[in-house]
Amino acid sequence: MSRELAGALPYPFRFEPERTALLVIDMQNDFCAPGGFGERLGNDIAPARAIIPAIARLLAAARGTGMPVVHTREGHLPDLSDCPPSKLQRSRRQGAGIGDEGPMGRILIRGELGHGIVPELAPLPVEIVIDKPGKGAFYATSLEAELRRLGVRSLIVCGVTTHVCVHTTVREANDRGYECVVVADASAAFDPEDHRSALRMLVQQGAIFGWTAETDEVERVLR
Ligand code: TIU
Repeated sequence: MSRELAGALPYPFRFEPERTALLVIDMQNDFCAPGGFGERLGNDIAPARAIIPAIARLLAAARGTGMPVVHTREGHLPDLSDCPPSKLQRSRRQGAGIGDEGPMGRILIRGELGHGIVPELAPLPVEIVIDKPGKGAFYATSLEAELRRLGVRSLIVCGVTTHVCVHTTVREANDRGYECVVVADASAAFDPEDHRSALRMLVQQGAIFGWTAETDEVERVLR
């Protein structure tokens, strides 16, 4: 049965729960914990930490419906063979060299503590975890094949950061025909101004990339 997020912007978002997945983007220690990639890039990680309770509520709601849950993690192989030299050079220039040693192991490297999802939002064994080398969750991953296998057509998206990995992923999803609603208060950028601008860009021109909604309503509608 089709459901509606009546308060979504720019107009109500309709979706079929059985053809919808919750997509949690990059809620990793590297973006949410002190000494991680996000903080080393010069950012305030407080906004990324502040959305953890809202995402926990979305996870509980999605798990209650049996809806597929997909978590993503940005990171690279220990030998950096999947890290474009341009990305590596820019990270070093910014003082957050990918692969450098940090307080949570090597920065943005798969298998290190920093690469792990924050404990409050730990994936369940049945949930899908997509490891991605880029900002978008479709580039060089199995995400599209997984969503096709599950018959998913709509995505409820949250996580960090709104203007970078959330945005890139929603843009990629939109081009592939998925309808996306970004949960505004369960997504964050390090700079709140980037968050607001990114949300505005998503919904302008009649939902050019997708919709936005609030955690309260998503939780209520999934119940
Ligand atoms: N996950 C994600 O957004 N990766 C980033 O590098 N974001 C920044 O805002 N830097």
